Amino acid sequence: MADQMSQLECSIQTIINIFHQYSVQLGHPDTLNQKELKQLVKKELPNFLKKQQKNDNAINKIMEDLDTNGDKQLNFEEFSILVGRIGRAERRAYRAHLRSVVLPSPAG
Ligand SMILES: [Ca+2]
Repeated sequence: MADQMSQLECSIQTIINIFHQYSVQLGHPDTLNQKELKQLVKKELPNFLKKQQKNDNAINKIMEDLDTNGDKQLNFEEFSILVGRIGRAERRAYRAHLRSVVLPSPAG
């Protein structure tokens, strides 16, 4: 790439790179199977997904939910739904944090 990438472009590229880092491990190189998703979630999303969302049953549910074409694999498009959902949840948490810092508490 000729021009230096912006911070956002780098972040998107990182998401793509991480996806492929796991998708190439088993089976089809461009999709995540259940095992690959499990590893990705455990290693790359240790803080953003709650503890109960990282057990095997929860990850199976996430997989089912995201697998819109029902092929038991997540392509990048399906995976990006998870990224979007996590982004929304983090933004909500961040806004709640800002409100708690900026606004005086009712009790105080
Ligand atoms: Ca799929």
